[in-house]
Order: sequence, then C-alpha cells, then structure tokens
Amino acid sequence: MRCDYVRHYHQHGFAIVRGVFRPREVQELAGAFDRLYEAGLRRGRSYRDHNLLFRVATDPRLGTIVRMVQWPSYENAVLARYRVDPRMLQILAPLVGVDLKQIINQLHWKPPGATNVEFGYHQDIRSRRPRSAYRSPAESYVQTGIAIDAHYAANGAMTVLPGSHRLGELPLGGDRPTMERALDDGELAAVGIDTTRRVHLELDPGDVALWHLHLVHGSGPNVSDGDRRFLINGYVVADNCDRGEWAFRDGVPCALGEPVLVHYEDLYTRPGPFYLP
Ligand SMILES: O=C(O)CCC(=O)C(=O)O
Repeated sequence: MRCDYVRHYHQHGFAIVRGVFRPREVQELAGAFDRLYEAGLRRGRSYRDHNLLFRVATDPRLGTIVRMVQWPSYENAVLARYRVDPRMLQILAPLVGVDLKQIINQLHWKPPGATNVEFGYHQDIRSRRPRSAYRSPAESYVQTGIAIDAHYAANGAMTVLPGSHRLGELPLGGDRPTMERALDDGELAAVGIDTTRRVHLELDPGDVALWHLHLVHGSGPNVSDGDRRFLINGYVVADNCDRGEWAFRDGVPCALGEPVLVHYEDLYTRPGPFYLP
C-alpha cells in the first residue's frame, strides 16, 4: 500500500487510498446497500432499534428517500465484515495505531436527481458528544469513506477545504443540523475561509477516503443520473474514547455483540424499536 497518503493526510487534512476494494467486493457492498435501501423504503419512516437507525426523508423531486442508515452492521453480515477488514486497519494503523474503537458505521445514499441530500459545511468534531468522552480528539480520530459508486462533483461528492483541519473548531452553521443545511459558501466566508480553495473528492468505486475531525467539508445534491452510495466508518484510539464499539484489539478484528453506548444517549432506557417523529 502506498504510504504517501499519511503525509497528505497530515498536510491537507484528508487523503485518498486508491483501489483498496476489488470490483467484486464493491458489488457485494452495493448489494447490501440496495437491500437496506429497500428495507428503509418499506418502513417509510425514520426508525430506531438500539444503535441501528434508518433516516427516511422526503425529497421534493423523488418523494420518500432513505438518506442514511447508522450501524447496519449489527444486522448485516456483509457490512459487519468490511467494518473490520484488515485493509482498513492497514490504512489506519500509521495514523492511530492498532487498538481502535469504532464510533461511526453509516451508509449514505444520494439517489439520482435528489436534492434533499446535502450536508452543510461542518467539521465532524461537532458531533463528538459528550466532549468529555473524547480525549485528544484531533490526534485520535479518523473518519473513512468507501466509494461504492464513482464519486464526483455532479453526484454530490464530498467537498473539502484542504488545510482547514489546522483551524481548530469553527462555529460553522450555528446550531442547525448538518443534514438540514445546504452547501453554502456564505458559511465559509463567515468564518474567514477562502471559498475558492474547496475541492471535490473524486473517487472510483473501491477507493477509500480519510479525513480529519477538524476538516471543513460538506456535500451537495446529486444532479447526475447515477447513484451516489458512500460507506462511512469512523475509528478512534480506544484508550482515548469512552464510547464506541471495539473494532480492532491489538490489530485483531472484533465482532459486534450487544450494542454499547455510541451516540444514542437513551440506548439503555429506550432501546426501541420505534418510529421517529
Ligand atoms: O455523504 C456525505 O457527503 C457526507 C459525509 C460527511 O459529511 C460526514 O460523514 O461527515
């Protein structure tokens, strides 16, 4: 595996490792995405069962869409396998070591023509709550994204601001949820970021992107005629995090068991299943 991605990550706050997963493997992942999408449409509403969350939304052009599913790996053997794939560890180890917990396991969809699928500019540090559970977050946490489809500007690729990871935590977008905001250059200008520096992550299926907790990023609508499916897994140095599911202990993959506390605060008092308003 090429090692210059580590230097690129430190310098720019993101990196791309090309061709990690083979076409046959991407096809297997795409099949898992499609089955989960259908399950979300069948439910027709946002739904939670412990950490598993289907986020179903209405798109002005397409009607009911599934925007994302969190923690499908509790139920889906294919996704459970890829979250702890040794190639992911190989990519992560030079950055965060071999004792890792996982705090994000998420599928994102942007169906062709969908507009209600944007992610406003944000830094992932914003979602690391409670902050006391995350020690030395900037050095301890790496977010990864596996492209299932080709990922490019027209289908709503991730848009990143290279070097913005060095700016620390910024008040981007106020309190409004990232998934309810569109990409808005005005928000960048408001925190003093030069909007001309943004770049789209261009990925082929099977490529893995990595980004830093402070990297400013977001993504726009899908104005192409193809799908845009993206598998996101976020890992953290186990010693520096009180939350999350073990992913690798001393480099050995860890299977999921009973759900533990990650983001859903009411896991033990209101585990579900239930529909969300
Ligand atoms: O799928 C996307 O473009 C959103 C990715 C993202 O912003 C995130 O996971 O933080």
